[in-house]
Amino acid sequence: MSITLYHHPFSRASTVVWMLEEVGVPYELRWVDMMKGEQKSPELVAKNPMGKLPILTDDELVVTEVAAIGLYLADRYAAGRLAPNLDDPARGTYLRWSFFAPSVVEPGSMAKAAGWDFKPGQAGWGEYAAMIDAMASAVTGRDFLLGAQFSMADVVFGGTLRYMLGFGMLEARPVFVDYVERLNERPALQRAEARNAAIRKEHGLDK
Ligand SMILES: N[C@@H](CCC(=O)N[C@@H](CS)C(=O)NCC(=O)O)C(=O)O
Repeated sequence: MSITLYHHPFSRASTVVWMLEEVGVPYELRWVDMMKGEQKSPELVAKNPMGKLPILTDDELVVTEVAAIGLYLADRYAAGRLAPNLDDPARGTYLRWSFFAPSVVEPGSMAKAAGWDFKPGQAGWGEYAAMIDAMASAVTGRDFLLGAQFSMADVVFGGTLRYMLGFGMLEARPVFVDYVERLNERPALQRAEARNAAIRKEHGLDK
């Protein structure tokens, strides 16, 4: 196993550092100067035709899309710990919120922020208020999405929620604030934050 994450600290790759720290496998970070557009270089477009970060390689395998990277890493290297086993019904909840983040929360937030004109009944992300209520329902009355057990779904969904709360894109309901506080206590998140901060400093990005 040889895992490389093509990384820039201002990209979603910073969430993948958290994923890797949760999983606990060795990995290497490869600096990509996103501000200079290096993600559009022929070498990286050959790996991700979208010309975007993050890109994770595991030997010859290429995985893109933050949620897919998280689910891949959990299934392959932390099954039963960060991902419910295939025959565990908790997997339904795990997958539900893992997919909700990129397929509903991301476009729903963008639609709201950019003032898109769309028909909620036709758009997969629907009404913004319903989306927020659904997010709240996912974390009400439990510590993590699966209950007491933290999982990779909390990095995928919780990472998105935490980002939105941090940037004032989500109303600070107590249920969101409390959930993010629990996430912030994760030693793996703290290690990832430290690593991302060190890279920002190394590249003079903290101005
Ligand atoms: N759906 C993708 C989103 C990837 C994405 O938008 N990455 C941004 C950084 S967070 C990017 O590379 N932007 C630079 C560009 O598009 O040139 C995922 O979940 O990984």
